[in-house]
Amino acid sequence: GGAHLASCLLGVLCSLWLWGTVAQPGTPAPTGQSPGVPQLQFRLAGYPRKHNEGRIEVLYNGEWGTICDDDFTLANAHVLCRHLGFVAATGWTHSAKYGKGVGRIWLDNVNCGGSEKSISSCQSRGWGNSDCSHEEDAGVICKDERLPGFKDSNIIENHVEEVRLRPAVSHANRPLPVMEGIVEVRRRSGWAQICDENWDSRNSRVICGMLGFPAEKRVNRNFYKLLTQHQQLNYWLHSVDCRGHEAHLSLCSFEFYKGNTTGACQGGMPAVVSCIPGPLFVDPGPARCGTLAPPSQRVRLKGGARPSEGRVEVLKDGEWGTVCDDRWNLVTASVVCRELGFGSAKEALTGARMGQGERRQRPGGPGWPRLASGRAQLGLGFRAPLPPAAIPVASRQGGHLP
Ligand SMILES: [Ca+2]
Ligand SMILES: [Ca+2]
Repeated sequence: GGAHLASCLLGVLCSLWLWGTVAQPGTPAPTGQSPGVPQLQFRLAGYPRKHNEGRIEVLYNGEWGTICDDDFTLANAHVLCRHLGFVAATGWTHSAKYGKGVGRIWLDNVNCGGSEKSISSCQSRGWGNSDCSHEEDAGVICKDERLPGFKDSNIIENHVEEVRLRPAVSHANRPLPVMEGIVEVRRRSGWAQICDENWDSRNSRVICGMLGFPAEKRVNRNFYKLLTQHQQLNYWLHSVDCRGHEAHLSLCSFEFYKGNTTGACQGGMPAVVSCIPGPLFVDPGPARCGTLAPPSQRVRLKGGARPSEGRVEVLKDGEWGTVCDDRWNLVTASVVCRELGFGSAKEALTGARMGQGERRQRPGGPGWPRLASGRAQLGLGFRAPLPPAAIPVASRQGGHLP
């Protein structure tokens, strides 16, 4: 009863704009590479890192995802480093040392012997079954020695993480977030632009969501065309095709430019996006054009450390209640975040996180999974205490609740 209720509670952590510094122009960047398309594929990601280390990401079922650090071992890292074409691992990292990934957490509690040919032969909770957040993304450090015959040299940089808007006019120490500008994507060597051929408002919506804004608006493309005509540009992406509900640009489809990018994007210009801030962040003065309706009165976040995170509650027949859904994910969580005036969801949190919080009180108890090292840094994102009624009975009897 109680334990089941706890496992059903879900939460959300929304993108919220930061009082940002004004972006600097990008620096020249090397050329990008397209990822291949085999069934199971691996890559190293994150910043900062060397070519033989990083957050481990795996492509499964056509979706890139991460691996949780719970119970992680050097034997796991050996298997993963061989997937990446290295002879062995020299170490592994926990708690998103190379930054948090996005999208799926594909594997959790992985337990390899070390000699497996594939990570899918190792024990785990199964593909897509995890009680982790991206704060627990595992990384590997591989021995810088290639397996004989291994040719792939594209592992270093083949996907998108950080995105920013570079405003037309720079104002140092501007006390407002940048809401409009040229979309730039971070590369290892600097920032690069996106060719806006076939760009549409659904792409803009995803960019705004990532930056903590609930919606997008039209932009004066001609103004930016003139502005950027004589700027040195470093195009990296083109043919971006988001459906609009993605929580991160990396979850959209797009292409990387290959080889020499001089003359890239002849039929277009750098993608420019303009975002609308949520009602919570607009001066409550006279009504302004291009702002949104007040946030929903039927959904709220409770128990989070910040306004942008918490347990999702909905109002029905004058009563607030929680939501239970096994398939709670970034897409659905983003709907709630945007409805509340935030951007897309940074994490869709399930009740297991709270359940694990309870489990920490009872290490070794029957039926309670062992907690791996690295758990200590958990809680940076989501700290929703359970309401008394939802606390599992077993834990309540233990008398160790925070
Ligand atoms: Ca962990
Ligand atoms: Ca786990």
